[in-house]
Amino acid sequence: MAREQVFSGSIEKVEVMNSENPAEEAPNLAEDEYIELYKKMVVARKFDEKAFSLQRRGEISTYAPHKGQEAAQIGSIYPLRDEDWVVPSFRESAAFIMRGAPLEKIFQRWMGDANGQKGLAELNTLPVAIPVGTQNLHTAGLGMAMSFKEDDNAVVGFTGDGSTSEGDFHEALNFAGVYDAHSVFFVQNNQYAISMPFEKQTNSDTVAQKALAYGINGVQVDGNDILAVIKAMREVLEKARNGEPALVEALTYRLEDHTTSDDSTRYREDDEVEEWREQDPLNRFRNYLKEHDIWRDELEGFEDEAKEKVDEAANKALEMDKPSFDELFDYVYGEMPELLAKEKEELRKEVNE
Ligand SMILES: Cc1ncc(C[n+]2csc(CCOP(=O)(O)OP(=O)(O)O)c2C)c(N)n1
Repeated sequence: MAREQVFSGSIEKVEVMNSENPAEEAPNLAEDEYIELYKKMVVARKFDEKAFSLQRRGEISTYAPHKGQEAAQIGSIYPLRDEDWVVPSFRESAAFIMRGAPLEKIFQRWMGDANGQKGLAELNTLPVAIPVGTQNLHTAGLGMAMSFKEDDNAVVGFTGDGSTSEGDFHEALNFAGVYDAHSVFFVQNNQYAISMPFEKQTNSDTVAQKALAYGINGVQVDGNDILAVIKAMREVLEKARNGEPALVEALTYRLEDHTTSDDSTRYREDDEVEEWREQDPLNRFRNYLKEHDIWRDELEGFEDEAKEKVDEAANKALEMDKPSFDELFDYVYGEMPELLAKEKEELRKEVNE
């Protein structure tokens, strides 16, 4: 007698700009929207290059590049409404740009000044959280609040493939499922957690399939295909607004080192990087626009325009007042614990403040 099958599930991959597979229909976008998206991607790319060079000049101590991940970040923020919430991880400069954070403020934060994050609350965006995996708990919590309040907002939280091995990730997905949270967990699977390749991170074939265990929606998307990301996000967001959370796995690649303190040639083959370089999301989108007659002559010079804009913002950030000594300590706790107060005074003496 055959045993009863008590569960079955499968995961779909969303692709639009795929030349090999017959592409699915592009999301419904006006021409101006295509142009706006392309411009945002170029600005994000220029930001990345500038931040890198500022780090080399000693103006930024460490920088986490997003080159190669622009489609994933910009495409996932684009379908959001102002009232929705965003939970960034530490590599999301392109997402901040799409969300409307001023470039000089993003630079300011990378220069080590937390004042660069002031104003994010007005954009319904949390500050950067560096501990790997914690973002998922914030994404679950915000989504649960939306569910309790019975509004139709949603929250998108960013996290990496490495984070999916943390307990936080699994607890967050479980809570989101149980409480009908309006949460979308957006995992940028950029194939590495520093030097740890995805094959060693998990025995699962995909990240997206982990959604099945928690009873939430799961989908994989070509994360270097901005149109696929927008399409997948629109679909999951509509459901998340009604209490159906989702896990989205965006397949992408970090084209640069993990951070400016890393040397990825020690653990990645040149051929592999080259293969992914051919999938550069910016080139793919540019080619798509040309093939579909959406490209406009004005875009030819846009790279220089974007570079100028980014350089200007970096200069503004460099000229900003540095935070005061007190500010280094003052905003961590509502009421400063004794130990921290003692450390503050010790440091004050040491640096003669
Ligand atoms: C809890 C915790 N453990 C370790 C680290 C050090 N660390 C910073 S980034 C990183 C890898 C993260 O990989 P992934 O989640 O794939 O994100 P990616 O860096 O690829 O964007 C690690 C281990 C940390 N920040 N937090």
